[in-house]
Amino acid sequence: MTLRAVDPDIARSLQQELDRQREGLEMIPSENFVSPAVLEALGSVATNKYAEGVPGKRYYGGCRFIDEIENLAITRAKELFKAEHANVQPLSGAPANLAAYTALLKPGDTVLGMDLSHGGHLTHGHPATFPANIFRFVGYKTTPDGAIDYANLRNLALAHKPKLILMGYSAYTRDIDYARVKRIADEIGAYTMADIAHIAGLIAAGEMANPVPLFDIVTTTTHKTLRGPRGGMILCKAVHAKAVDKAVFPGLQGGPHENVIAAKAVAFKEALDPSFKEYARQIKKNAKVLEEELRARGHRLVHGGTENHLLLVDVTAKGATGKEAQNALDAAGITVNKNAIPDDPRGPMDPSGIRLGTPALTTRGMKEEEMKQIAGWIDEAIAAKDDATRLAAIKEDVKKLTSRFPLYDGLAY
Ligand code: DSN
Repeated sequence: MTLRAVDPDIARSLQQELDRQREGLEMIPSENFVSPAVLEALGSVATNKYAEGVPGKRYYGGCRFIDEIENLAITRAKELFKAEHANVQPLSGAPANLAAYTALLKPGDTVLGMDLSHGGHLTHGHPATFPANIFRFVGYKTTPDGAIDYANLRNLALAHKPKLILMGYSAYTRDIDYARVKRIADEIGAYTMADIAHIAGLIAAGEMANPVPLFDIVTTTTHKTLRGPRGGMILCKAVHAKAVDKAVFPGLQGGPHENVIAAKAVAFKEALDPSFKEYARQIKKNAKVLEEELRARGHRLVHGGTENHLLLVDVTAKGATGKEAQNALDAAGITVNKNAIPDDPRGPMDPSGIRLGTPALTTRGMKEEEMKQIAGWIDEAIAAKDDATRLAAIKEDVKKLTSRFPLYDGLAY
């Protein structure tokens, strides 16, 4: 029986979500559209199988084909990122980070990571998270011109002697000097970790610096610029392989989601294809055009612009709050998320900024010309945040544009 016959309520919501994805402009920088092949692997029979353990050393029978799948995912991940070891089982980014911490640290150890409001991530030590109860997090910041403050990072490292220095961000727009950070870590005998969740696809394509050959441990999600299924992964030096595998299972997780691992393997194969390099280049080109077009319209770009797939815009400079801008853009068919800016004087539910990204639009085939058009709509929608008629008119224009870039042709629920 089809999904529609078994559960028309879920089928209807899925169809509406598909229509929303088709008709709107998806500009949340951490979102993307997986290929039909990834979607097929995700919805496959591999979801039925328990396979606790690692390939070749499982606690369940019947794992022969699952081992083949997971081994392919591991081999491809190692090739993509030049890694000595890969664990593809983490369910997502937060569990991957927790597993990385527990593999390298003891309770009470200090971690030096980026302050959340300067572009860090909740799992890098926000007091509301579980790791913050176990480890002591110290936050470095960005300079007023928006780059990582490496001098501040070094001073904090010398003062606090962290066991781990953590790079990697969810709202930072520049590339990272991993070699410089490694030198600082070596001065104090600290481990190095990078959370490359946002930029993994750009790194795999050679479009951003790769920390994997240099750092002890690198975590990522697989669903952002890497364009795989929702999931996580840990890459590390061979010397940490055992500790990482044990931290994931049995340390933190039970049976791995092998359907997701199959989908990861497919996405990694796609990312190894030369066409993925072109995709990653276009993501960056598109972000650059958006930057130029928004700046030309008087928008304030945090971190001084972009070197990757995302932009952070301080919308208070245009008389809006982050929440107002997000809502106005939503009404105009453009999906973004409100986001804090460095040392944001406003609260997290209605901060000063919005985050914009180009990975999903680039997957749809949009290029520089479309970015120019979209920058104009973003500017207009923020200015017309209280004008429902104008926002609805932009939404119609957005619909016309997106209809020229088909998404999941033929799919229906
Ligand atoms: N939630 C992700 C993001 O949007 O950046 C990070 O975990």
